[in-house]
Formats: sequence, structure tokens, C-alpha cells
Amino acid sequence: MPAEDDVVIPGVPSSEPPALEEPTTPREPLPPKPDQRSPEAVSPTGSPTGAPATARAQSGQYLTTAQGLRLQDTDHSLKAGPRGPILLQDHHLREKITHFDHERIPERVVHARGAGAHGVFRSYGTAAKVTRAGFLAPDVETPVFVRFSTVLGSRGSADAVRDTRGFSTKFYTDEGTYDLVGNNIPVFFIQDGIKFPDVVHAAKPHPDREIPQAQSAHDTFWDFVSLHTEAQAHTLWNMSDRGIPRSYRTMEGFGVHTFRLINAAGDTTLVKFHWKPKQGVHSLVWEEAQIINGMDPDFHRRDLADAIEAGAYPEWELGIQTFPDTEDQMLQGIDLLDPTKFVPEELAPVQPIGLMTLNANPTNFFAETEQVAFHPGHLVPGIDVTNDPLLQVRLFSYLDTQISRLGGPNFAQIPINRPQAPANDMLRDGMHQTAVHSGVAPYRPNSLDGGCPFLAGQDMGAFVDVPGAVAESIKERRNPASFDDHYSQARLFFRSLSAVEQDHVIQAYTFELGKCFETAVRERQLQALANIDAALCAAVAAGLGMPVPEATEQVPDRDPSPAVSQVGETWPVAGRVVGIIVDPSSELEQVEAARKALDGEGMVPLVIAPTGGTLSSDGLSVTVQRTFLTARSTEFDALIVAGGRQPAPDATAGRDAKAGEPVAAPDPRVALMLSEAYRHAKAIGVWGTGSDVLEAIGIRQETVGIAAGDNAAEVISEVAGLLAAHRAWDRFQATGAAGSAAQ
Ligand code: HDE
Repeated sequence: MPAEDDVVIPGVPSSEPPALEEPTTPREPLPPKPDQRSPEAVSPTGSPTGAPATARAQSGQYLTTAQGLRLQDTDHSLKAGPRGPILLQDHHLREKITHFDHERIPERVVHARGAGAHGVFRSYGTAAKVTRAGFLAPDVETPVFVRFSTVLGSRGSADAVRDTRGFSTKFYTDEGTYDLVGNNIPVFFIQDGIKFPDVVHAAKPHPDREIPQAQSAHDTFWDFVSLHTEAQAHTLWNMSDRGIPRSYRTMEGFGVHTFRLINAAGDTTLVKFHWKPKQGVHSLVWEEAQIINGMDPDFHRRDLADAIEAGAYPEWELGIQTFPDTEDQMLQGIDLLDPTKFVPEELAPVQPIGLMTLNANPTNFFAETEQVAFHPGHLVPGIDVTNDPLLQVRLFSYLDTQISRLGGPNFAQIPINRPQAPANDMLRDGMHQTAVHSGVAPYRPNSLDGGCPFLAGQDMGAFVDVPGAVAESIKERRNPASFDDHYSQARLFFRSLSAVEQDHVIQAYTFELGKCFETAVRERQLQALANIDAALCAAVAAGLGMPVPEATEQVPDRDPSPAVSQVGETWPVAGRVVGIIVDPSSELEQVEAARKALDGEGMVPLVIAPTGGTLSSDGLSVTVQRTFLTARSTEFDALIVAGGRQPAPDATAGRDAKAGEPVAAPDPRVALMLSEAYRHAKAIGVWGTGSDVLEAIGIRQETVGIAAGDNAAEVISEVAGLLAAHRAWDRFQATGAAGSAAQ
């Protein structure tokens, strides 16, 4: 047996290897793959059915109609003779085509593109003193379904675009479903939900030509955020590395709004929710993101599914920042009801309250990831909302949008949305009703159904709205004065970044504004930057070739928050993808040792060779996963050079344009891969003749982030150490915005 069989390479399409010939012996449908799970098989009203979760999938050995009628032919329409017209009578044809015609449903207005996973949340119990939510009691385990998303793009858009990411979690608790519908950025563009259509219309493609897709680098976006300056703080986070995450697994999540927790005694605490990834918070660099969007638009969803399939289960700790529930709802000058503000961790530490592990992929994308319906109003006893005017509008919107997206009011009965707690509502009928309600009296009070259902008191687990005083006021359309500060937190965030991260912000603004057609829009945004940070503004203006404006506002300086920087710590390396470049002259023993060592650390080794197939020598054989034609540096977190000197047979521009002009050595695709990895500050490992390849393309072995050694074991251990810091950050001189970088 080839040694590499022990190493899991994710991406297998089916639970069984296919036969070469078309199978003809009838059999039951194949089971799902081991990494997949389906929604729990509860009834439409939340009762356990005892059926396996796969009970909802197709069954039986033979092709049938939707009514279960077995079919003999699905390749030919029923015609009046072989050359005649098709008959209206063909019920199978009509059913098949009618269903196909209606396969698509409206995509989400925002967050249309996403990826989901099943998992479990285990509560530490540390929140029990501030909330009576049952799922936050000690050691309670709750099934979850999570959906990550981009905001702007259509369902078929690319993953690695510059954008905010959604991070929605559905907790199937015993007290009803709780949804935490957050983002990977702790602040939002607008303070009042009535502005949501405006910001989304501005950020979506221009309505006349429907371009550009899935990005903010265009006039309407910058027109809006430069006029509606409360959007500046969120925009700055988007221009930072947070706007291009390396992976869904390496994103923080934030509930954004302030929520209210209620404990058993009825005491209330204000909180902000945080998801902290155990894998660390990591991002792409811009050039990498751009290449990925062409090479692999599914980069993030593939990464999530592959990691779960390979057993590198992503984990996040849920944490809360707690604030006293005072009348003014302020914390050290920060208005807790203003969703354009975050509370630096240095002012209120994030206290861990539980661990979420994503351990199974969905069985069917449409049924689960597409049809899942989140709603910030899906609450449980012990968790309530606040008067944040953004959150208040969301409480209306999420329910409303499902009516058109999921075709009616019964979307809670779709398997992925079913509660895993008994549901006994008095909602009846409607499109796609799948419950078979009994009784005659869906109203209260009644005597004909024995008075059912009954109201529960708080002692029986009812949700009780927190009684709260509403200050005497007049009815008006106006914000509190504390909402007027639009710049101090943008400045705080920028000045908390390291020099290299500030460079990325400068580059992002210069790129995005450089893509705007109108000078007035660029000029107006530079004006906003002048109020945020003079050096940032000057650097962007220099890139745009425009004059540097003076600040127009006195903006208070706040203490920086080093916690927002992504640079300077080390993290686990499990789930990282490492490419091993080989050719027929490579020492397979060392290649095999490298694969084992990487696999042992939970990383995914992919062998990249001149052609596909298998490399063999001395009784060892190694399967090739990528060729010089199919591989690109962006797929890998690090590269190992164990060959590649010999150009592959297709190393000519005619076969692969990126091969460029024919060269003697090394293969030009290998040179391209290494030079990209080098300028993206990725770790590169070499041994043996690999060093000649590096030398041939002018990369010195002494450079930061190059692990050169005598054998695979030595090199892999050094590469793992480098990967723990995500990138070799010191490879390049970081400039930052003169004097304002945190490190
Ligand atoms: Fe959303 N948002 N949103 N949003 N949002 C939706 O609901 C909306 C906001 C967020 O994976 C929609 O079911 C309004 C903040 C995520 O299925 C829609 C306002 C935050 C997702 C909607 C906001 C979010 C959505 C579209 C301003 C971070 C994806 C489809 C008042 C805390 C959920 C849907 C998923 C989805 C409306 C603001 C996060 C139209 C009106 C702030 C992660 O209802």
C-alpha cells in the first residue's frame, strides 16, 4: 500500500470511490460522507422523531417521480414517433422540467454568498451569574449551525473580496432557538437601521450597468461614506486586513450591538459578544486576494469544508464584555447604544463563556446553508435586546425578508430552521405548511381544545420582557448628541495597528479611491481621512496625486487598543496548507517524511509535481495532488522546495501562458510560485537541491522566513514555527503612517 494513504487529503467528492464503468446493479443511495451531518430529524414542530437524520434524503433503489412512481426511462420524451412532436401527456417530462424551472429562490438581499457548518457549543458556565439562559449554564452542550458570508456579492461571486464578513450562529437550545447574527468587524456603517437601504444601495453594483461585483472600490460606495461620515469607522476596518480574511476559520466574530443579559434574580447586565478563533486572526495580502479570486473563487468555502473533512475542526471561544446597566448606557464616553463604536478590550476585557467547535459539513448546500434563516429576534430567556436603533430595525427586517426569500411564513418548518425544543404556536396554514396541526381551537382563550396551549410563567421557562423605564420625551427623528462623534474611533483603530498593517490600510484606500472615476468623491474622502489621521491622509493623497486637505474637525485622541492588531502573537498551525514542490529527481524518502511530519501537526501537505500521477522510486510512491500548471502560490500557507529545477513538458507559453518564455531551469511556474510566496511574506522551506532553485531565482537563504536545513524533519519543524506567526512579517521594511503605528 502506498505510504501516503495514511495522510488525509481533503476534497473527496463521494463516500465511496467510483467504479470506472457505469454501475448498473440497483442499490440503496450511498450514505453521506463521514464529514457530513444533516439537520436533526425533529418534526416540523420540534419533537424528536427517532428517525435517523438521513431519513429526509432520497430512498429506494429505483428512480421514481416525486410521487414514488418507478420510472423506466428518463432520457427520452414521449413523442408521436421517433421524429414526431412531444406529447403534452408526458407527465414525467412536465414534472421534471417544472421542478427544474423553479429550482432557484431569491438570493439574500445582502450576505448572499456564504458557507455553513454544523457544530457544538459547550458552555463553561461562567456566564451563569449574569444570565439565566439555560444553554449558558455549566457544561451544557448545544448543537449549532453557523453560516459565514460576504455582504456585497451575489451568490456566485468570489470569496476573497474586500468586504465585511457575516458570522451567524444558530444555537438549537432546549428553550428555543437562539441566533447570534454578527459580523467579523465590531462596528457598523450606520447608527439607525433606516439608513440600511442607503448604505447597501451605495455599496452594491451601480444600478445602470450592474458593476462592479462584490466590492467597494467604486464611486457610489465612496460617495455615500464620504457624505455620511458616521460610516468612516467601519470603512477603515474594511480597508484594514480585516476586510480580506485568510479564512473563515481565522476571523473574529462580533455581535456588534450591546445586548442585555438577565440572571435568575432579574438583575440585568449590558454585554457585547465576541467570538475568538483558536486558530488566530489572520488575513490575506491584497495581491494574494486578487489572484485567489481568479484562481479559486471558492477559496473560503473550500477551506472551511476541507478543514472539517481533514479533522482540523475550527474552534472559537465565545466571550462577553460586560458593562453595568446604567441609565445613560455609556462606558467611559462610549455610547453603548451607538453601533458605530466598539469598546476596546483594554477598557473591558473579553471574558470567555464557552467553546464552539465546527465538526461537520452540511450534507446539502441548498437545504441547509441556503435555506437557513437567522433573526436577531430569535432570543431565549436571559438574553434580550437594547434600544440600539440599528438593532431595533433588524428585529423587523430579518423576519420580513424570509417571507419572499423562503416563500411564505412557514420557513421555521424547513429542516435546518426547526427548533429542537417543542413548538406549540397558534400560527396556522400558509404557503408550504408541513405540520399537520390537530384540534379546532388555535386561539386563546379556548375550551374546545382543552384550553391548550397554556401560558408559562418565568418559573416554567417563559421569555419575560425586561421591564424598563422609557424616559419622558417627545416623538422626533433625531439622534442623541453622543452619536455625533464620527472620527475618534476610526483614529483609535488606525493608530492601534502595527506599521505593516498601517501600510496595508494606506494601500487599500489608495487602491479603492484610485478606482473611483470622480475627483470630487476622492477629494471628499481625503477630507474625511484628514480628520482621522494626517499622515494616513497624506500618504493616500500622495498615491492619488492629489492635494492634502486640512482637518476640519477637532477629534479627541483616545488610548490605542493593541488588541485590535493581528501581528505579534503565535497560533496553532493545524489546518494550514503546505505545498511540496517536487520533480523526478527529488528524494522521495524526504518528501514522504515531510508529508508525515506536516500531517502529524494537523497540516495538509499537497505534492506539486511537473505532471500528475505518481512519483515512484526505491519502493516508495507518492501521489501528486497539484501540477505546475494547476498550482498557484495562493493556495498554500507555506511552500517546501524539494525539486522543480527541471522544467515540466508543458513549460511553454503556448500550453500555459504563465510559463512565459521557455527557460533552462527552474520551471517558470515554480519560479512564479516562489516569488509570489516570497513577496507575500510566506514561509519557504528548502533542503538538498531545493536551495539551487531558490538561488536560481534570486531568493537568498538567509532571508527572514526561509527555513533551510539538511533534512525534511528539521525544515518542517522550522516552517511550523514560522507559520505559527502566520507570515514572516519582518521580511520587508514596514513604513506605517509616520509616527502613528502602535509597534
Ligand atoms: Fe443584516 N440582514 N441587516 N446585519 N445580516 C440580513 O437577512 C439588515 C446588520 C447580518 O447568514 C438579511 O436573512 C438590516 C448588522 C448577517 O443568513 C436582512 C440592518 C449586522 C446576515 C438584513 C442590518 C448584520 C445578515 C438578508 C440594519 C452585524 C447573514 C438575508 C438595521 C451585527 C445571515 C437575511 C445569514 C442578513 C437586514 C444590519 C449581520 C435583509 C435592515 C449590524 C451576518 O434581513
